[in-house]
Amino acid sequence: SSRRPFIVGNWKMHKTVAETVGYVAEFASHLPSSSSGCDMAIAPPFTALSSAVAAAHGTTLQVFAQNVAAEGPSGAFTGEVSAAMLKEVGCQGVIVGHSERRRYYGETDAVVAMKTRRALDAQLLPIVCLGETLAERESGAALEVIARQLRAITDTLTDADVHRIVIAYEPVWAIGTGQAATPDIAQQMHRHIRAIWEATFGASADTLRILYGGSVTADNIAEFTALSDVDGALVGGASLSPSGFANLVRGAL
Ligand code: G2H
Repeated sequence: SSRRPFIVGNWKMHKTVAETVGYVAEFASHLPSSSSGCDMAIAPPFTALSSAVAAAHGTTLQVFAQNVAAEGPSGAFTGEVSAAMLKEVGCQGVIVGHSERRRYYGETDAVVAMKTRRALDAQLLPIVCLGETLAERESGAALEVIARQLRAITDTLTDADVHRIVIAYEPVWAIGTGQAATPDIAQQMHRHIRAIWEATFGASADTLRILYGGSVTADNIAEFTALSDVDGALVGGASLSPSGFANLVRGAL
């Protein structure tokens, strides 16, 4: 497709500032020169974002946050970090609605939609995560669950937003389990997402990037990026080693 591949490392609650700075230097040394054909980002914890931005300066590696406040631009929201604050430290975007946020921190579709809005208003690129649980898949509800999660987002978008957003499909049963979705399941769901986007926004569905997430590794990345509706990956565990992540990027090219 004409869509540029996008590989994003979601570090979750891993790495200190010192580890982050070391990682970025080592990752750059392992990158193939052909990596200019691919967009790449890491998403460190909040505390390491500014150091990551400084360390990545002059490279093509982008820095994303893993979460953002639903409220803004400032106010009495103890423990929260606003979209404008992330923009100020040099983040290009933010992961929104990861299943761990939905499960452990009670983020509803409505909260995820508010966070997406905050990111867009601050000129950050949101990567909005969707995914069904194992029980939902086994009961035959997977397509409907993804449609519901996606509609909560599309309902809030204006025409100006539709080119400034990335979707990630991360089936909950595939996250951190070593059991990635099969290529058939990924392609079917990515097609489903693109079809909903097309019904809502027309031709812009051709430019929408949809990433797959859930136990992606350097060994299986090519099976996913070969699929016509998969435009890259959101990678957890396999993004934590700089040489391993560089290898994974190579597999996506
Ligand atoms: C899914 C993914 C990263 P992992 O959470 O977002 O993690 O690749 O470890 O399954």
